[in-house]
Amino acid sequence: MREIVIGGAQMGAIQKADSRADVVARMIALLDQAAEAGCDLVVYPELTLTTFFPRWWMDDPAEIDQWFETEMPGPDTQPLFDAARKHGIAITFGYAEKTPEGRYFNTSILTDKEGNIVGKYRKTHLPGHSEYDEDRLFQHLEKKYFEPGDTGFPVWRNLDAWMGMCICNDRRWPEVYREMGLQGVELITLGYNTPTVNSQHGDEGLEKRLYHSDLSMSAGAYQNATWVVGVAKAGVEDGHPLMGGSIIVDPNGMVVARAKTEEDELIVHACDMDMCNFGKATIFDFKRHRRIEHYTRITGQTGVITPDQETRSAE
Ligand code: ING
Repeated sequence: MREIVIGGAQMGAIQKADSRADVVARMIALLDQAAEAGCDLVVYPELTLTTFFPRWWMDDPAEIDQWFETEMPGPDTQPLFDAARKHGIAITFGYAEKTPEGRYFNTSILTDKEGNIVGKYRKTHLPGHSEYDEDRLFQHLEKKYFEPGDTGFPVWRNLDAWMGMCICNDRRWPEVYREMGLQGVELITLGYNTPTVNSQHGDEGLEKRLYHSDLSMSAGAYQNATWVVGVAKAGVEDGHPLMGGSIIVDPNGMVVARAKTEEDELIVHACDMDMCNFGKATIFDFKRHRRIEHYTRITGQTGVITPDQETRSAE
């Protein structure tokens, strides 16, 4: 049995006015709780260090840059790494990354138990839009502030298991899980900031949004025989509600732990990585069952091409 006790450290709202020091103190409080609970790994949300700033229109570079980290760990986050090392707990969390070359990514890192960064992932699927959209109830400007990630979906050996990461909207795309599934992934961690309401007036309410979040992560876990841990930044940020719903999903797609609040809340589960073995050796033994000669559209085309369009273009 390869057991990893995993803590999902859901964060409540972070207001525009909150400092990184305020936020890191809250993260360390959750880490202390996780140490009490015997956690080996703690998963924090997407863009954990700040409010979900892509909801705001900004065009002053200095105003935009205030939300980004230029070093990791940096002065504000070093106390978190120190606390994790003190507890001997590996951590993963998301933040806005500005590279030395001046590139901007929605990023997540993973550490070992000594606080060394062993993996970095940059968000691939950026939802929303890049120009101000006055038809929306609120903006969702990830396509303005971030570049699509350039890492692909790597998998690393950490805590005697194969681990990968994705971020928020990535969890809605099956290709994401399969890319890591084909590397033998046993644990996928992800953070999310999901607005409770649809900015485009869709009829999706909170219940349906929570269902879609569960559905996406449970399907990804089951269809790739992997653990999935999805952790929210939740609560009302400067009047804008984000949903909770942080969960830990086992390799059979069963939700084994779920947050109850939209506040700072730790969920914990002892996850046996060997639970992945049966699915990977039977129903999802990819080598035995997949027929890649029939999957060409999945990487061969981006959008929909209906059979009649296909016929016309062939003429
Ligand atoms: N947020 C949302 C997410 O994918 C979204 C955006 C919500 C897209 C609901 C589609 C439906 O959870 C981020 N930050 O990606």
